[in-house]
Amino acid sequence: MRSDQLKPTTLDLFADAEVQQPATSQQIGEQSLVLRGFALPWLERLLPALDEVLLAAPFRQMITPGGFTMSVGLSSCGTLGWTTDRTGYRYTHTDPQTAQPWPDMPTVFLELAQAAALAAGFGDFMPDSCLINRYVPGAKMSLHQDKNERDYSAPIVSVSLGLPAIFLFGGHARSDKSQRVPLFHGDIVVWGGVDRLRYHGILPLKDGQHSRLGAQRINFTFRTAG
Ligand code: MD6
Ligand code: FE
Repeated sequence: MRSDQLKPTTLDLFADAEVQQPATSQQIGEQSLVLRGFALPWLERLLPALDEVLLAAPFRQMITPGGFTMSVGLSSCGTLGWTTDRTGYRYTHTDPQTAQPWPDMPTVFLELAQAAALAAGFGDFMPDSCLINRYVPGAKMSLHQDKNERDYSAPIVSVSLGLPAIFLFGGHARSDKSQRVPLFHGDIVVWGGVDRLRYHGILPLKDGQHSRLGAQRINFTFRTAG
């Protein structure tokens, strides 16, 4: 028997999505972390699950309470989905476009979110909502706080796929200076605790072609909303 058949190689280990690779992490706040490449071993399970969610709840552009059309396309899965229209931001149990419940959160989504939260020091993360954002070149997310959730004790887990983007990470006031954090395919940002209500956003997406996802960036943000 060859020696490489006796012990698992590094590749064998990493091929199993249940065995998480040691991602390099970068602290961007007291309780905020970027886990570089953390989602990569999960990709082959994530993308088919994403396609299935999008069949039931396709991306759509929503209107802000101020009357602006968001440049980002939105969808959701899980018990609650984040929506906006002229009357405000909120979480709903049904997709306003179909009046059907939002698609179930795929098991692989939940497992990835929990593994990332744990790796960042947040055990027992139980997300009930996954907002799915699609950025095409030029699309952006203005500085905002995530504050439509009922309980801020849970962290947020944010997965980046496809084209890179610059994440703006500000402070507790809109006017606070922001750091610029580049986010790449497979990176996961986990933040919570004292950082949970910090302002953040995404600069206009640069043109490009991603080998797997084409000319777009997909972002999942997992939250405990209800
Ligand atoms: C995005 N993310 O990365 C937008 N919110 O496309 C967010 O708005 C966000 O990444 C809360 C926590 C992490 C995030
Ligand atoms: Fe946000």
